[in-house]
Amino acid sequence: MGMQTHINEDRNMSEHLYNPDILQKLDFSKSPAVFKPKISAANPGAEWMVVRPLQRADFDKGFLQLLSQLTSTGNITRKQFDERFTQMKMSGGHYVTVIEDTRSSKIIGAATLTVEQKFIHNCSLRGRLEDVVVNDTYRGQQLGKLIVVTVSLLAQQLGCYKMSLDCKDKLIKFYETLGYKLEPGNSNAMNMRFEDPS
Ligand code: 16G
Repeated sequence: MGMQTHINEDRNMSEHLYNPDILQKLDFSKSPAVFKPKISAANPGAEWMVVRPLQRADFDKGFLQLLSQLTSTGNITRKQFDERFTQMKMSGGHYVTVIEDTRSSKIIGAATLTVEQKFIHNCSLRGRLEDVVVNDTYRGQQLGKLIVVTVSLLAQQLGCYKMSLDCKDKLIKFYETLGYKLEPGNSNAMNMRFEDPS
Protein backbone atom coordinates (compact mmCIF):
# COMPACT_ATOMS: atom_id res chain seq x y z
CA MET A 1 0.00 0.00 0.00
CA GLY A 2 2.75 2.42 1.05
CA MET A 3 4.74 1.35 -2.01
CA GLN A 4 1.75 1.87 -4.30
CA THR A 5 1.26 5.40 -2.97
CA HIS A 6 4.91 6.11 -3.58
CA ILE A 7 4.71 4.94 -7.19
CA ASN A 8 1.64 7.10 -7.80
CA GLU A 9 3.37 10.14 -6.37
CA ASP A 10 6.38 9.57 -8.63
CA ARG A 11 4.18 9.21 -11.67
CA ASN A 12 2.37 12.35 -10.69
CA MET A 13 5.55 14.39 -10.39
CA SER A 14 6.72 13.40 -13.89
CA GLU A 15 3.29 14.05 -15.41
CA HIS A 16 3.65 16.29 -18.48
CA LEU A 17 1.40 19.29 -19.10
CA TYR A 18 0.97 18.09 -22.70
CA ASN A 19 2.11 15.19 -24.84
CA PRO A 20 5.91 15.43 -25.19
CA ASP A 21 6.03 13.39 -28.45
CA ILE A 22 5.01 16.38 -30.55
CA LEU A 23 8.23 18.24 -29.62
CA GLN A 24 10.40 15.40 -30.93
CA LYS A 25 8.79 15.63 -34.38
CA LEU A 26 9.08 19.41 -34.94
CA ASP A 27 10.88 20.23 -38.20
CA PHE A 28 13.41 22.96 -37.42
CA SER A 29 14.22 23.45 -41.12
CA LYS A 30 10.79 25.18 -41.40
CA SER A 31 12.01 28.06 -39.19
CA PRO A 32 13.86 31.07 -40.64
CA ALA A 33 16.09 31.05 -37.53
CA VAL A 34 19.73 30.21 -38.15
CA PHE A 35 21.31 27.83 -35.65
CA LYS A 36 25.12 27.49 -35.53
CA PRO A 37 25.69 24.72 -34.72
CA LYS A 38 22.42 23.12 -35.76
CA ILE A 39 20.23 22.16 -32.83
CA SER A 40 16.56 21.30 -32.32
CA ALA A 41 14.12 20.38 -29.57
CA ALA A 42 14.96 16.71 -30.16
CA ASN A 43 18.73 17.45 -30.23
CA PRO A 44 19.34 20.57 -28.13
CA GLY A 45 23.12 20.45 -28.50
CA ALA A 46 24.31 18.79 -25.29
CA GLU A 47 23.46 15.43 -23.77
CA TRP A 48 22.63 17.14 -20.44
CA MET A 49 19.96 19.32 -21.98
CA VAL A 50 16.34 18.38 -22.57
CA VAL A 51 13.43 20.32 -24.08
CA ARG A 52 10.08 19.10 -22.78
CA PRO A 53 6.65 20.15 -21.51
CA LEU A 54 6.37 21.45 -17.95
CA GLN A 55 6.14 18.76 -15.25
CA ARG A 56 4.81 18.97 -11.70
CA ALA A 57 8.35 18.25 -10.47
CA ASP A 58 9.49 21.55 -11.97
CA PHE A 59 8.25 23.29 -8.84
CA ASP A 60 11.40 21.81 -7.21
CA LYS A 61 13.62 22.48 -10.23
CA GLY A 62 13.63 26.27 -10.06
CA PHE A 63 10.94 26.92 -12.65
CA LEU A 64 9.31 29.73 -10.66
CA GLN A 65 12.69 31.22 -9.73
CA LEU A 66 13.51 31.34 -13.44
CA LEU A 67 10.19 33.04 -14.22
CA SER A 68 10.96 35.66 -11.62
CA GLN A 69 13.90 36.75 -13.80
CA LEU A 70 11.20 37.92 -16.25
CA THR A 71 8.69 39.60 -13.95
CA SER A 72 7.00 39.41 -10.57
CA THR A 73 5.86 35.89 -9.64
CA GLY A 74 4.85 36.35 -6.00
CA ASN A 75 5.21 33.58 -3.43
CA ILE A 76 3.56 30.61 -5.09
CA THR A 77 3.03 27.55 -2.87
CA ARG A 78 3.34 23.98 -4.14
CA LYS A 79 -0.44 23.65 -3.76
CA GLN A 80 -1.07 26.73 -5.88
CA PHE A 81 1.41 25.53 -8.50
CA ASP A 82 -0.21 22.09 -8.60
CA GLU A 83 -3.72 23.50 -8.89
CA ARG A 84 -2.71 25.82 -11.72
CA PHE A 85 -0.98 22.90 -13.49
CA THR A 86 -4.17 20.82 -13.20
CA GLN A 87 -6.37 23.68 -14.45
CA MET A 88 -4.08 24.34 -17.42
CA LYS A 89 -4.00 20.67 -18.33
CA MET A 90 -7.77 20.25 -18.04
CA SER A 91 -8.64 23.36 -20.05
CA GLY A 92 -6.08 22.64 -22.79
CA GLY A 93 -4.32 25.21 -24.96
CA HIS A 94 -1.49 25.85 -22.48
CA TYR A 95 1.88 24.66 -23.76
CA VAL A 96 4.37 25.65 -21.09
CA THR A 97 7.70 24.35 -22.40
CA VAL A 98 11.02 24.19 -20.59
CA ILE A 99 14.70 23.41 -21.04
CA GLU A 100 16.23 21.42 -18.16
CA ASP A 101 19.90 21.06 -17.25
CA THR A 102 19.69 17.43 -16.15
CA ARG A 103 23.11 17.60 -14.43
CA SER A 104 21.74 19.97 -11.81
CA SER A 105 18.01 19.25 -12.29
CA LYS A 106 17.42 22.94 -12.92
CA ILE A 107 15.08 24.62 -15.38
CA ILE A 108 17.25 26.97 -17.44
CA GLY A 109 14.80 28.15 -20.09
CA ALA A 110 11.07 28.43 -20.58
CA ALA A 111 8.46 29.70 -23.02
CA THR A 112 4.71 29.28 -23.25
CA LEU A 113 2.45 28.89 -26.24
CA THR A 114 -1.13 29.80 -25.42
CA VAL A 115 -3.66 28.74 -28.05
CA GLU A 116 -6.84 30.78 -28.40
CA GLN A 117 -9.91 29.38 -30.13
CA LYS A 118 -11.38 31.74 -32.70
CA PHE A 119 -14.43 32.11 -34.95
CA ILE A 120 -12.49 34.25 -37.44
CA HIS A 121 -10.34 32.72 -40.16
CA ASN A 122 -12.74 29.81 -40.46
CA CYS A 123 -12.81 28.87 -36.78
CA SER A 124 -9.07 29.08 -36.59
CA LEU A 125 -6.60 29.12 -33.71
CA ARG A 126 -4.27 31.94 -32.70
CA GLY A 127 -1.05 31.31 -30.85
CA ARG A 128 0.50 33.67 -28.34
CA LEU A 129 4.11 33.49 -27.29
CA GLU A 130 4.36 34.20 -23.59
CA ASP A 131 6.76 34.23 -20.68
CA VAL A 132 10.02 33.64 -22.51
CA VAL A 133 12.97 33.46 -20.17
CA VAL A 134 16.45 31.94 -20.24
CA ASN A 135 18.88 31.78 -17.33
CA ASP A 136 21.52 34.34 -18.29
CA THR A 137 24.43 32.22 -17.03
CA TYR A 138 23.70 29.93 -20.04
CA ARG A 139 24.22 32.68 -22.63
CA GLY A 140 25.74 31.82 -25.99
CA GLN A 141 24.16 28.39 -26.28
CA GLN A 142 21.27 29.53 -28.49
CA LEU A 143 18.77 28.62 -25.79
CA GLY A 144 16.55 31.68 -26.27
CA LYS A 145 16.35 30.88 -29.96
CA LEU A 146 15.80 27.18 -29.22
CA ILE A 147 12.89 27.66 -26.83
CA VAL A 148 11.14 30.33 -28.93
CA VAL A 149 11.49 28.39 -32.19
CA THR A 150 10.25 25.26 -30.42
CA VAL A 151 6.96 26.82 -29.30
CA SER A 152 6.58 28.75 -32.58
CA LEU A 153 6.86 25.53 -34.62
CA LEU A 154 4.50 23.92 -32.13
CA ALA A 155 1.91 26.66 -32.85
CA GLN A 156 2.26 25.98 -36.59
CA GLN A 157 2.01 22.24 -36.02
CA LEU A 158 -1.19 22.68 -33.98
CA GLY A 159 -2.78 24.66 -36.83
CA CYS A 160 -2.55 28.24 -35.56
CA TYR A 161 -3.01 30.78 -38.36
CA LYS A 162 -0.58 33.18 -36.64
CA MET A 163 1.58 33.55 -33.58
CA SER A 164 1.89 36.87 -31.73
CA LEU A 165 3.98 38.31 -28.95
CA ASP A 166 4.64 41.50 -27.09
CA CYS A 167 8.08 42.35 -25.82
CA LYS A 168 10.50 45.05 -24.72
CA ASP A 169 11.67 47.25 -27.63
CA LYS A 170 15.25 46.01 -27.27
CA LEU A 171 14.13 42.45 -28.09
CA ILE A 172 12.50 43.33 -31.42
CA LYS A 173 15.70 42.53 -33.38
CA PHE A 174 16.02 39.13 -31.69
CA TYR A 175 12.44 38.14 -32.53
CA GLU A 176 12.85 39.40 -36.11
CA THR A 177 15.65 36.89 -36.65
CA LEU A 178 13.18 34.16 -35.68
CA GLY A 179 10.53 35.22 -38.21
CA TYR A 180 8.39 37.68 -36.21
CA LYS A 181 7.49 40.94 -37.97
CA LEU A 182 6.33 44.38 -36.94
CA GLU A 183 3.38 44.67 -39.33
CA PRO A 184 3.10 48.23 -40.67
CA GLY A 185 0.15 49.99 -39.05
CA ASN A 186 -0.56 46.94 -36.91
CA SER A 187 2.18 46.57 -34.36
CA ASN A 188 1.07 48.12 -31.12
CA ALA A 189 0.60 46.36 -27.83
CA MET A 190 -1.63 48.14 -25.32
CA ASN A 191 -2.33 47.18 -21.74
CA MET A 192 -4.84 48.01 -19.07
CA ARG A 193 -3.42 47.01 -15.69
CA PHE A 194 -5.77 45.89 -12.92
CA GLU A 195 -3.10 44.96 -10.42
CA ASP A 196 -2.28 47.07 -7.42
CA PRO A 197 1.09 48.57 -8.52
CA SER A 198 2.56 48.17 -5.00
C1 16G B 1 6.75 40.14 -21.71
C2 16G B 1 6.48 38.70 -22.11
C3 16G B 1 5.09 38.33 -21.69
C4 16G B 1 5.02 38.46 -20.19
C5 16G B 1 5.27 39.89 -19.80
C6 16G B 1 5.30 40.07 -18.32
C7 16G B 1 7.38 37.47 -24.00
C8 16G B 1 7.46 37.33 -25.49
N1 16G B 1 6.66 38.51 -23.55
O1 16G B 1 5.91 41.00 -22.43
O2 16G B 1 4.80 37.03 -22.07
O3 16G B 1 3.79 37.96 -19.69
O4 16G B 1 6.55 40.29 -20.31
O5 16G B 1 5.42 41.41 -18.01
O6 16G B 1 7.95 36.70 -23.28
P1 16G B 1 4.43 42.13 -16.97
O7 16G B 1 4.69 41.45 -15.65
O8 16G B 1 4.84 43.53 -17.00
O9 16G B 1 3.04 41.88 -17.45
